[in-house]
Amino acid sequence: MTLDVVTNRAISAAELGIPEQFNAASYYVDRNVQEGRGGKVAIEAGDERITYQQVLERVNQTGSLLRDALGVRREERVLLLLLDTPEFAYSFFGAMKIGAVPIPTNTLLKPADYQYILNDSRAGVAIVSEALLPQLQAIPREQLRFLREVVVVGNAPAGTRSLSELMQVQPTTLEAAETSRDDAAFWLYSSGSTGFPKGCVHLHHDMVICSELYAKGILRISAQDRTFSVAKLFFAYGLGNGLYFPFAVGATTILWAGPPTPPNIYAVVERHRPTLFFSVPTSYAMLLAHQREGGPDFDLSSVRQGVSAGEALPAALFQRFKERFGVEILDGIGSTEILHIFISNRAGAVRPGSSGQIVPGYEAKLVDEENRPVPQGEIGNLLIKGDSTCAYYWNKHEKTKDTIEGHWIRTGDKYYQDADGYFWYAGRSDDMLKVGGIWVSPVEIENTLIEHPAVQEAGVVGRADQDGLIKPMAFVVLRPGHQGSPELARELQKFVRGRIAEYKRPRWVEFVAELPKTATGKTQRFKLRELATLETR
Ligand code: 3UK
Repeated sequence: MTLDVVTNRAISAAELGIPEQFNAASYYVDRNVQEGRGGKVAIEAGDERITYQQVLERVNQTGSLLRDALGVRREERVLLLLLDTPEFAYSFFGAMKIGAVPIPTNTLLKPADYQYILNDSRAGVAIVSEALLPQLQAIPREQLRFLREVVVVGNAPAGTRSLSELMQVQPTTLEAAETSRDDAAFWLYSSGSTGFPKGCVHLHHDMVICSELYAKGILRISAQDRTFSVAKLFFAYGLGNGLYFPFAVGATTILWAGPPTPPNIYAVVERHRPTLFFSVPTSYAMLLAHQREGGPDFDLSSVRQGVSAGEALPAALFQRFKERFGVEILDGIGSTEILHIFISNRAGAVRPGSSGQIVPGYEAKLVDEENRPVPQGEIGNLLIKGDSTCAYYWNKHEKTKDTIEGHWIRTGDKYYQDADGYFWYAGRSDDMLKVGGIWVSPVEIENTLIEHPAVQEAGVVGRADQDGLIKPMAFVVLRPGHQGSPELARELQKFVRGRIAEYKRPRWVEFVAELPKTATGKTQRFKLRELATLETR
């Protein structure tokens, strides 16, 4: 299964040679052992070194326990609420190997979010890191209509099961379920501007498309590589970077479960010496802002290539990172729906500030509101054709039809293309914000602010910080009898932090007498965006 023809059209799973009967877990795990890499280190996590043979055995044990001890059937969903530890790999591939459908889930959300995802997906089993268990336990048990078993990585309190104890008694061999390349393999939830997140149903062949076209085609990943992704495995971005890209070629992945602060990231890089380093613009900006106290600068000499995605990487950050560390960052755009990066810069041919060129094997088109192609140089809506796109949104038929049109998917992004085929990001066609590479809905922040007794109305937009990266800013109209003050602004920030995920908090709160409105009473966000730019605090 290799792509030896450079192609300027979209390539399908069948054309890539993925057989009809295909189980992605066997491909990513068993194949490494079959091809003689059983003794090679697959995962480094702290002091742990786990070989491909050991990964295979533990994947088999996890698959067996799900199927035989917990009664998970084919096609049943298994929620993963896991930090970046080796158990993520065992659970993800173990579930997939028995034909069940793992759902890696954002670990930064609140109990109400998990309640929605558990009920929407009807997952019967959740595998949860001990540290994240309180987020599930805060949900009233009677609200969870489908969840039968909670399996804990770490200490398992009463009413839950221990993953390691369940694993111990399971055989280390397991035959893969006879899945087809077009069976559902895993889901990833993606947030929208209104309403609840959408479950993107990904098929067994999807990861292979991304491994071949982007990881091998653009990054030239090989068994000698060592990957480290600052973006965690529960993101579509991190899942490729830190799990199925290295496993596609028998490389080594470096997993780090802690918070991605600059000192932590530098320590992991210096200790484990990755060759491929994946992060998001906000994190690159934080790394650049951090200096070592005394002594030489941090050592990133092991890194042959940096990668950035999630939001546009400002040219200044690219330049500063290259000057300071000698590392070239490849910016590329991907999405949860398309699974990984489909437009990317290439080593040695970077245009700083652009998203790069189409990844061979995908096709792109830019169209106007009437679906007509726009002339080169003009801004259009970006549509992508490629075979890693999810089959549909679970239980969201209308949203699926609004987004996926046959072979093509609407990304919701505006772009223009220069004469050499480089794509330049020109904003979203909806109001969604990317904050630190993660989706944030302004509507969700507004709805939360309005729950505060002093707030009458709120309008939230993105505002660029000193690095040119977008963060949420709230314009707030107070109820009669309330006065705007720095204390109230701080109180509102705290209020939002207590109710929705931390990263969604407004970084600035501005009190205004009224919000700009259309004749039909809709908040004019473009006017608020102008106001936000004018603000110089
Ligand atoms: C935006 C970018 C400009 C864009 C992702 C790499 O971010 C990922 O997936 P999400 O579903 O968001 C997708 C949306 O994010 N975006 C992502 N990368 C860039 N905008 N420049 C970029 N380089 O709006 C896109 O539609 O969270 C990234 C790999 C896999 C992914 N899922």
